[in-house]
Amino acid sequence: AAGQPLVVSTWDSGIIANKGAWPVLQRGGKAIDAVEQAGIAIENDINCCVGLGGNPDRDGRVTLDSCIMDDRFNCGSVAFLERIKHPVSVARKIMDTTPHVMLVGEGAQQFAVENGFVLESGKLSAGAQKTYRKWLEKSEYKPIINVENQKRPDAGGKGVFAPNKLDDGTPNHDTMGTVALDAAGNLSGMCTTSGMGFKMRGRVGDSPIIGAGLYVDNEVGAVTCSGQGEEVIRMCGSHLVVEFMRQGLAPKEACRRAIERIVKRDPLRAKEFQVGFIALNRQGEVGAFSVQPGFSYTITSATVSHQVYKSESYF
Ligand code: SD4
Repeated sequence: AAGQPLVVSTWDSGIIANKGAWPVLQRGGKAIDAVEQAGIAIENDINCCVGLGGNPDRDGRVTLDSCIMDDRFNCGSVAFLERIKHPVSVARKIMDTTPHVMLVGEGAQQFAVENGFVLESGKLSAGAQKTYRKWLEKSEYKPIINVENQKRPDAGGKGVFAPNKLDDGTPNHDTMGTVALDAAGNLSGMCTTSGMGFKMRGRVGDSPIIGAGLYVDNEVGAVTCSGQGEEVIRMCGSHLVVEFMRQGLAPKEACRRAIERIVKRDPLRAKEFQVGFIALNRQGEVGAFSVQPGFSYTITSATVSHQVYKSESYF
Protein backbone atom coordinates (compact mmCIF):
# COMPACT_ATOMS: atom_id res chain seq x y z
CA ALA A 1 0.00 0.00 0.00
CA ALA A 2 1.08 3.58 -0.49
CA GLY A 3 3.47 4.62 2.23
CA GLN A 4 4.93 1.14 2.75
CA PRO A 5 7.84 0.67 0.34
CA LEU A 6 9.06 -2.85 -0.24
CA VAL A 7 11.53 -4.60 -2.55
CA VAL A 8 11.71 -8.28 -3.43
CA SER A 9 14.36 -10.04 -5.51
CA THR A 10 14.91 -13.57 -6.77
CA TRP A 11 17.29 -15.92 -4.92
CA ASP A 12 19.42 -15.56 -1.78
CA SER A 13 21.61 -13.18 -3.76
CA GLY A 14 18.56 -10.93 -3.62
CA ILE A 15 20.21 -9.64 -0.45
CA ILE A 16 22.83 -7.90 -2.61
CA ALA A 17 20.19 -6.55 -5.01
CA ASN A 18 17.88 -5.38 -2.21
CA LYS A 19 20.75 -3.64 -0.45
CA GLY A 20 21.21 -1.63 -3.64
CA ALA A 21 17.51 -0.80 -3.91
CA TRP A 22 16.50 -0.17 -0.31
CA PRO A 23 18.27 3.17 0.34
CA VAL A 24 16.38 4.66 -2.63
CA LEU A 25 13.01 3.44 -1.33
CA GLN A 26 13.80 4.37 2.25
CA ARG A 27 14.40 8.01 1.35
CA GLY A 28 11.09 8.12 -0.53
CA GLY A 29 12.64 7.59 -3.98
CA LYS A 30 10.97 6.02 -6.98
CA ALA A 31 10.62 2.28 -7.53
CA ILE A 32 12.18 2.61 -11.01
CA ASP A 33 15.34 4.13 -9.51
CA ALA A 34 15.39 1.49 -6.78
CA VAL A 35 15.22 -1.45 -9.16
CA GLU A 36 17.94 0.02 -11.37
CA GLN A 37 20.16 0.27 -8.28
CA ALA A 38 19.35 -3.36 -7.47
CA GLY A 39 20.56 -4.37 -10.93
CA ILE A 40 23.71 -2.26 -10.66
CA ALA A 41 24.53 -3.77 -7.25
CA ILE A 42 24.26 -7.34 -8.50
CA GLU A 43 26.06 -6.62 -11.78
CA ASN A 44 28.91 -5.17 -9.69
CA ASP A 45 29.18 -8.31 -7.60
CA ILE A 46 31.78 -10.41 -9.35
CA ASN A 47 31.04 -13.45 -7.18
CA CYS A 48 27.49 -13.65 -8.24
CA CYS A 49 26.09 -14.98 -11.31
CA VAL A 50 25.04 -12.18 -13.58
CA GLY A 51 26.86 -9.43 -15.43
CA LEU A 52 30.34 -9.74 -16.86
CA GLY A 53 31.40 -12.22 -14.15
CA GLY A 54 28.84 -14.76 -15.38
CA ASN A 55 29.31 -17.91 -17.41
CA PRO A 56 30.00 -17.49 -21.14
CA ASP A 57 28.22 -18.95 -24.15
CA ARG A 58 29.64 -22.08 -25.75
CA ASP A 59 32.08 -19.95 -27.76
CA GLY A 60 33.49 -18.55 -24.52
CA ARG A 61 31.94 -15.11 -24.64
CA VAL A 62 29.72 -13.52 -21.99
CA THR A 63 26.56 -12.07 -23.53
CA LEU A 64 24.18 -10.14 -21.32
CA ASP A 65 20.40 -9.63 -21.34
CA SER A 66 18.44 -7.17 -19.22
CA CYS A 67 15.23 -5.20 -19.07
CA ILE A 68 13.51 -2.65 -16.88
CA MET A 69 9.88 -1.45 -16.64
CA ASP A 70 8.19 1.36 -14.73
CA ASP A 71 4.69 2.13 -13.44
CA ARG A 72 3.51 3.62 -16.75
CA PHE A 73 4.39 0.72 -19.08
CA ASN A 74 7.61 2.46 -20.10
CA CYS A 75 10.22 -0.18 -20.72
CA GLY A 76 13.72 -0.68 -22.04
CA SER A 77 15.66 -3.80 -22.91
CA VAL A 78 19.03 -5.02 -24.15
CA ALA A 79 19.95 -8.48 -25.38
CA PHE A 80 23.10 -10.21 -26.61
CA LEU A 81 25.11 -7.29 -25.22
CA GLU A 82 28.85 -7.84 -24.80
CA ARG A 83 31.58 -6.09 -22.76
CA ILE A 84 29.31 -3.63 -20.97
CA LYS A 85 29.18 -3.84 -17.20
CA HIS A 86 25.70 -2.51 -16.51
CA PRO A 87 23.12 -3.79 -18.99
CA VAL A 88 20.32 -2.71 -16.64
CA SER A 89 21.42 0.91 -16.98
CA VAL A 90 21.70 0.60 -20.77
CA ALA A 91 18.11 -0.73 -20.73
CA ARG A 92 17.08 2.26 -18.60
CA LYS A 93 18.81 4.65 -21.01
CA ILE A 94 16.97 3.08 -23.96
CA MET A 95 13.71 3.51 -22.07
CA ASP A 96 14.41 7.11 -21.11
CA THR A 97 16.02 8.50 -24.24
CA THR A 98 15.00 6.53 -27.35
CA PRO A 99 11.73 5.83 -29.18
CA HIS A 100 12.53 2.09 -28.93
CA VAL A 101 12.10 -0.64 -26.34
CA MET A 102 14.86 -3.07 -27.28
CA LEU A 103 18.37 -2.94 -28.74
CA VAL A 104 20.51 -6.01 -29.32
CA GLY A 105 24.09 -7.06 -29.95
CA GLU A 106 26.40 -4.71 -31.74
CA GLY A 107 23.79 -1.94 -31.94
CA ALA A 108 23.13 -2.12 -28.21
CA GLN A 109 26.86 -1.97 -27.54
CA GLN A 110 27.28 1.01 -29.89
CA PHE A 111 24.41 2.80 -28.13
CA ALA A 112 25.99 2.08 -24.74
CA VAL A 113 29.42 3.37 -25.76
CA GLU A 114 27.88 6.49 -27.32
CA ASN A 115 26.19 7.10 -23.99
CA GLY A 116 29.36 6.92 -21.95
CA PHE A 117 29.36 3.28 -20.88
CA VAL A 118 32.91 1.86 -20.81
CA LEU A 119 33.75 -0.95 -23.24
CA GLU A 120 35.31 -3.58 -20.96
CA SER A 121 37.94 -6.16 -21.95
CA GLY A 122 35.64 -9.11 -22.41
CA LYS A 123 37.94 -11.33 -20.34
CA LEU A 124 36.18 -14.06 -18.37
CA SER A 125 36.16 -13.89 -14.58
CA ALA A 126 38.40 -16.43 -12.83
CA GLY A 127 35.36 -18.48 -11.79
CA ALA A 128 33.84 -18.46 -15.27
CA GLN A 129 37.18 -19.39 -16.83
CA LYS A 130 37.41 -22.42 -14.61
CA THR A 131 33.82 -23.50 -15.24
CA TYR A 132 34.20 -22.95 -18.99
CA ARG A 133 37.40 -25.01 -19.17
CA LYS A 134 35.64 -27.82 -17.37
CA TRP A 135 32.63 -27.53 -19.65
CA LEU A 136 34.83 -27.74 -22.76
CA GLU A 137 35.89 -31.26 -21.76
CA LYS A 138 32.46 -32.54 -22.84
CA SER A 139 30.93 -29.50 -24.54
CA GLU A 140 27.36 -30.65 -23.84
CA TYR A 141 24.56 -28.15 -23.44
CA LYS A 142 22.88 -29.56 -20.39
CA PRO A 143 21.34 -26.86 -18.24
CA ILE A 144 21.74 -27.41 -14.54
CA ILE A 145 18.53 -27.05 -12.58
CA ASN A 146 18.84 -23.78 -10.74
CA VAL A 147 18.62 -24.20 -7.02
CA GLU A 148 19.90 -22.23 -4.12
CA ASN A 149 19.93 -22.59 -0.42
CA GLN A 150 19.68 -26.35 -0.30
CA LYS A 151 21.60 -29.50 -1.06
CA ARG A 152 20.80 -31.78 -3.99
CA PRO A 153 17.02 -32.08 -3.73
CA ASP A 154 15.56 -35.38 -4.77
CA ALA A 155 12.60 -34.36 -6.88
CA GLY A 156 12.41 -37.73 -8.50
CA GLY A 157 13.52 -36.18 -11.75
CA LYS A 158 16.36 -36.98 -14.06
CA GLY A 159 17.73 -33.47 -14.05
CA VAL A 160 21.23 -32.64 -12.99
CA PHE A 161 20.89 -30.98 -9.64
CA ALA A 162 23.77 -28.86 -8.51
CA PRO A 163 24.80 -28.45 -4.91
CA ASN A 164 24.03 -25.31 -2.98
CA LYS A 165 26.94 -23.34 -4.37
CA LEU A 166 29.26 -24.15 -7.23
CA ASP A 167 32.94 -25.02 -6.62
CA ASP A 168 34.10 -21.45 -6.86
CA GLY A 169 31.46 -20.26 -4.40
CA THR A 170 29.12 -18.69 -6.94
CA PRO A 171 25.42 -19.42 -6.60
CA ASN A 172 23.97 -21.78 -9.17
CA HIS A 173 21.86 -19.42 -11.21
CA ASP A 174 22.49 -16.78 -13.81
CA THR A 175 19.68 -14.30 -13.35
CA MET A 176 18.52 -11.71 -10.86
CA GLY A 177 15.09 -10.12 -10.96
CA THR A 178 13.80 -7.38 -8.68
CA VAL A 179 10.36 -5.83 -8.23
CA ALA A 180 9.64 -2.87 -5.96
CA LEU A 181 6.81 -0.78 -4.56
CA ASP A 182 7.69 2.79 -3.57
CA ALA A 183 6.28 5.17 -0.96
CA ALA A 184 4.02 6.76 -3.59
CA GLY A 185 2.46 3.32 -4.20
CA ASN A 186 4.05 2.81 -7.63
CA LEU A 187 5.58 -0.42 -8.93
CA SER A 188 8.62 -1.11 -11.14
CA GLY A 189 10.88 -4.04 -11.96
CA MET A 190 14.10 -5.15 -13.58
CA CYS A 191 15.75 -8.38 -14.66
CA THR A 192 19.44 -8.90 -15.51
CA THR A 193 21.35 -12.00 -16.59
CA SER A 194 24.30 -13.55 -18.36
CA GLY A 195 21.80 -16.14 -19.59
CA MET A 196 21.99 -19.91 -19.42
CA GLY A 197 25.66 -20.91 -19.25
CA PHE A 198 27.11 -22.43 -22.46
CA LYS A 199 24.10 -21.45 -24.55
CA MET A 200 24.47 -21.22 -28.33
CA ARG A 201 26.03 -17.99 -29.51
CA GLY A 202 23.26 -15.47 -30.12
CA ARG A 203 20.75 -17.22 -27.89
CA VAL A 204 18.48 -14.85 -25.97
CA GLY A 205 16.42 -16.02 -23.02
CA ASP A 206 13.36 -14.68 -21.27
CA SER A 207 15.14 -12.16 -19.07
CA PRO A 208 15.18 -9.20 -21.52
CA ILE A 209 11.74 -9.98 -22.96
CA ILE A 210 8.98 -7.74 -21.59
CA GLY A 211 6.13 -10.04 -20.57
CA ALA A 212 8.39 -13.08 -20.21
CA GLY A 213 11.19 -12.33 -17.71
CA LEU A 214 9.48 -9.21 -16.35
CA TYR A 215 6.15 -7.46 -16.39
CA VAL A 216 4.72 -4.53 -14.47
CA ASP A 217 1.15 -3.26 -14.51
CA ASN A 218 0.79 -0.56 -11.89
CA GLU A 219 -2.93 -1.28 -11.46
CA VAL A 220 -2.20 -4.91 -10.59
CA GLY A 221 1.34 -5.94 -9.73
CA ALA A 222 4.92 -6.62 -10.78
CA VAL A 223 6.42 -10.01 -11.63
CA THR A 224 9.84 -11.37 -12.57
CA CYS A 225 11.38 -14.80 -12.78
CA SER A 226 14.43 -17.01 -13.14
CA GLY A 227 15.07 -20.41 -14.67
CA GLN A 228 14.93 -22.00 -18.11
CA GLY A 229 14.07 -19.01 -20.29
CA GLU A 230 12.62 -20.94 -23.22
CA GLU A 231 9.88 -22.38 -20.98
CA VAL A 232 9.01 -18.90 -19.76
CA ILE A 233 8.98 -17.24 -23.18
CA ARG A 234 6.45 -19.66 -24.68
CA MET A 235 3.94 -18.94 -21.90
CA CYS A 236 4.62 -15.17 -21.63
CA GLY A 237 5.32 -16.08 -18.02
CA SER A 238 5.51 -12.82 -16.09
CA HIS A 239 2.61 -11.31 -18.02
CA LEU A 240 0.58 -14.43 -17.30
CA VAL A 241 1.19 -14.07 -13.56
CA VAL A 242 0.12 -10.41 -13.69
CA GLU A 243 -3.07 -11.42 -15.52
CA PHE A 244 -3.85 -14.07 -12.89
CA MET A 245 -3.46 -11.41 -10.20
CA ARG A 246 -5.78 -9.13 -12.19
CA GLN A 247 -8.39 -11.89 -11.97
CA GLY A 248 -8.11 -11.68 -8.19
CA LEU A 249 -5.54 -14.32 -7.28
CA ALA A 250 -3.06 -13.64 -4.49
CA PRO A 251 0.56 -13.36 -5.68
CA LYS A 252 1.59 -16.90 -4.67
CA GLU A 253 -1.51 -18.47 -6.26
CA ALA A 254 -0.94 -16.48 -9.44
CA CYS A 255 2.66 -17.75 -9.60
CA ARG A 256 1.46 -21.31 -8.92
CA ARG A 257 -1.07 -21.16 -11.77
CA ALA A 258 1.62 -19.99 -14.21
CA ILE A 259 3.99 -22.76 -13.09
CA GLU A 260 1.18 -25.32 -13.54
CA ARG A 261 0.67 -24.02 -17.08
CA ILE A 262 4.36 -24.48 -17.81
CA VAL A 263 4.50 -27.97 -16.30
CA LYS A 264 1.29 -29.11 -18.03
CA ARG A 265 2.82 -28.73 -21.48
CA ASP A 266 5.24 -31.58 -20.80
CA PRO A 267 5.16 -32.88 -17.23
CA LEU A 268 7.98 -35.35 -17.81
CA ARG A 269 10.34 -32.81 -19.26
CA ALA A 270 9.38 -30.37 -16.53
CA LYS A 271 11.23 -32.64 -14.09
CA GLU A 272 14.42 -31.54 -15.76
CA PHE A 273 14.17 -27.77 -15.59
CA GLN A 274 13.61 -24.96 -13.14
CA VAL A 275 11.40 -21.91 -13.39
CA GLY A 276 10.57 -19.69 -10.41
CA PHE A 277 8.34 -16.62 -10.33
CA ILE A 278 8.14 -13.84 -7.75
CA ALA A 279 5.14 -11.52 -7.66
CA LEU A 280 4.35 -8.31 -5.79
CA ASN A 281 0.87 -6.78 -5.97
CA ARG A 282 -0.03 -3.16 -5.48
CA GLN A 283 -1.15 -3.83 -1.91
CA GLY A 284 2.43 -4.87 -1.12
CA GLU A 285 1.69 -8.61 -0.86
CA VAL A 286 4.47 -10.92 -2.07
CA GLY A 287 4.35 -14.49 -3.36
CA ALA A 288 6.50 -16.98 -5.25
CA PHE A 289 6.25 -20.45 -6.76
CA SER A 290 8.68 -22.65 -8.69
CA VAL A 291 8.83 -25.90 -10.64
CA GLN A 292 11.59 -27.45 -8.52
CA PRO A 293 12.41 -27.02 -4.87
CA GLY A 294 15.37 -24.76 -4.22
CA PHE A 295 14.03 -21.46 -5.51
CA SER A 296 14.30 -18.62 -3.03
CA TYR A 297 13.59 -14.90 -2.80
CA THR A 298 14.57 -12.01 -0.59
CA ILE A 299 12.29 -9.34 0.88
CA THR A 300 13.31 -5.98 2.29
CA SER A 301 10.96 -3.41 3.84
CA ALA A 302 10.82 -1.17 6.89
CA THR A 303 9.90 -4.25 8.94
CA VAL A 304 11.69 -7.07 7.07
CA SER A 305 15.45 -6.74 6.89
CA HIS A 306 16.83 -8.60 3.84
CA GLN A 307 14.97 -11.77 4.74
CA VAL A 308 15.38 -14.86 2.52
CA TYR A 309 12.34 -17.12 2.00
CA LYS A 310 12.05 -20.53 0.35
CA SER A 311 9.55 -20.78 -2.44
CA GLU A 312 6.98 -23.56 -2.57
CA SER A 313 7.35 -25.75 -5.62
CA TYR A 314 5.37 -28.00 -7.95
CA PHE A 315 7.59 -31.06 -7.43
C1 SD4 B 1 17.79 -17.44 -19.15
N1 SD4 B 1 16.26 -17.10 -17.31
O1 SD4 B 1 18.68 -16.91 -19.81
C2 SD4 B 1 17.65 -17.08 -17.68
C3 SD4 B 1 18.52 -17.99 -16.86
C4 SD4 B 1 18.32 -18.00 -15.38
O2 SD4 B 1 19.16 -18.55 -13.31
O3 SD4 B 1 17.34 -17.54 -14.84
N2 SD4 B 1 19.25 -18.54 -14.63
O4 SD4 B 1 17.03 -18.30 -19.62
